[in-house]
Amino acid sequence: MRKVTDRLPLLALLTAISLVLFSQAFAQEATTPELTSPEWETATQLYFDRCAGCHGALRGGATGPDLFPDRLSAMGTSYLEAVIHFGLPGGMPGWGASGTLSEEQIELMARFLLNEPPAPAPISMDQIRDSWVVQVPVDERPAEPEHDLNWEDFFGVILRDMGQVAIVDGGTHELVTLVDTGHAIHILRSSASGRYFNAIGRDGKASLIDLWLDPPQVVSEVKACYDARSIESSHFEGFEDRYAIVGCYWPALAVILDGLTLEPLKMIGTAGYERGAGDYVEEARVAAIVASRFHPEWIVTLKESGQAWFVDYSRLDEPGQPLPVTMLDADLYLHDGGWAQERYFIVAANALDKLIVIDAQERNVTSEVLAGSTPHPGRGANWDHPEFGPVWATGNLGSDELTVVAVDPDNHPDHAFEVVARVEVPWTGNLFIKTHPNSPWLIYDFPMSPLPAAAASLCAIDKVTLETEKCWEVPGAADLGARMVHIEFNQAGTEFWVSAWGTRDEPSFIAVYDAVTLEETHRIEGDWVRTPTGKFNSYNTANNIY
Ligand code: DHE
Repeated sequence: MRKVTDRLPLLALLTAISLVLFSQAFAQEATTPELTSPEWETATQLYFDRCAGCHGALRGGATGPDLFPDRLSAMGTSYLEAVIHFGLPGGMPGWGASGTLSEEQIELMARFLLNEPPAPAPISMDQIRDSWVVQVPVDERPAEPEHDLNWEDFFGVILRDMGQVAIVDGGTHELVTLVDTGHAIHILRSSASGRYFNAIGRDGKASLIDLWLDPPQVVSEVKACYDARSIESSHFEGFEDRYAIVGCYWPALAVILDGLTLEPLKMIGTAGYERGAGDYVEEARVAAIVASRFHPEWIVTLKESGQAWFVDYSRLDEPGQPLPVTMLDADLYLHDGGWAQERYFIVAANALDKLIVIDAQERNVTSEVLAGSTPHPGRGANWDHPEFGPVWATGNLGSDELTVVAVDPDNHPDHAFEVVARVEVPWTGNLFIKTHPNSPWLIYDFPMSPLPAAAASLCAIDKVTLETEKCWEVPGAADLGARMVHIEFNQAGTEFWVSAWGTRDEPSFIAVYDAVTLEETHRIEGDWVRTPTGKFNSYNTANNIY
């Protein structure tokens, strides 16, 4: 047996290393790392592009923790670099491991985070108005489609890092055209008629795409703010296509636009008090927005203040008349959500693992449901179950589960707004699910899994047995470093499309599957297929089929 004294050199060495590390850490705490002015500019932009979405422009945290220097300084730059490089379980991406950020950029970001955050700029109506362009005035747009293609079966495919949307024919899988849009385009929403796609870029630029033109093109655009995630148009009877609204992350506001020209009409600041009675929240960011069919209004969710605002657009055209905004307390960290039975808007309070059920007819919170870890519904998925009646489901980012909720209090009151099934899937890292009335399957993705093979895989869940029937890795996706993301069905519900989300340096593909047999039937490829993410079928999006 070795004596304690034999180990002394080793103990001394360990002590010395600890002292060096401790003194380094202390030194890091004591001095704030400096950045040159170009470094500061680069880091501010990188933070906006990669970090602000989860951690907030003011770094107050929401989906991710706060990134204030007083908390981070105890960790030191080496630890921060490791976290930025490798990510953390529960959703923090490995920006270095995925090749998105270089080692130099990671080192810069670690130093940047130990400095006080720069104050982001406000925006004025004049600035928004100056950015407004109408490329094709309304009276020069055709009264009927200029082409013979089935525009209701067009898919708008986001090419995220190309700042473009591809319009692809759902019948032939052919590219119809590419249109230039905002930076890091995030979502598309169809106008009520389906004729227009409203696109929103992360840079706050909204673009209106007219599908009746030959070829479809952007007919107007406006930069509503600096950082945005949501857009919606007016769907209430009598107001179809008339207005649109952009939901901004920074500054915290929503901007109402004319639906046919995108002329900016009103700004609604969302900074306020947490659930109307708590702390003042300057950065109350707009998360999901949906258009009600019960009232002429949008339901606008606010992430950090935990409220849903009903914004009534019915008298916008009448000068001197009110613009009613009704505030409803929901819960914190509202993120994404969709309709159940087109009446209940179910939105994830993601960091609380909860789903908040808002009754659009009664304008109240009717229920709360405990989901899995970090529910991420996208818009969720609806179908009729033989035992539970109408159900709605969400995937979960942090747990290996599909959460199925019964949503018919009128005819199936026994289970209303209860979880009726937690279907096990093999991995965590889900972002989106989707189904269609004509498919027996619900399709589930895993793009945020740290395992490349899982991120390249999909699962099909049986809508009757509520069991995972089949999971498969999409051939060729992992070789491209691509993650399979976001599912969308065609108008007839006979096939579904999934994007292989790779890097902008290399073309990837969109895989097309038979909606019944689950066989891959086609691959949409071409030099233009770079960083495809969300894709939206015109008919399904206009009619809330998901
Ligand atoms: Fe999204 C929906 C916010 C990252 C693709 N995403 C949403 C919605 C919000 C949101 C608030 C709901 C909008 C609505 O319905 O009105 N997304 C955020 C973020 O804050 C986050 C986490 C980080 C960020 O910096 O943006 C983020 N989102 C992503 C991505 O990385 C994705 C996968 C690709 C991309 O755009 O970079 C992505 N988000 C999407 C898509 C939807 C979405 C495709 C709409 C899904 C649908 O079917 O409706």
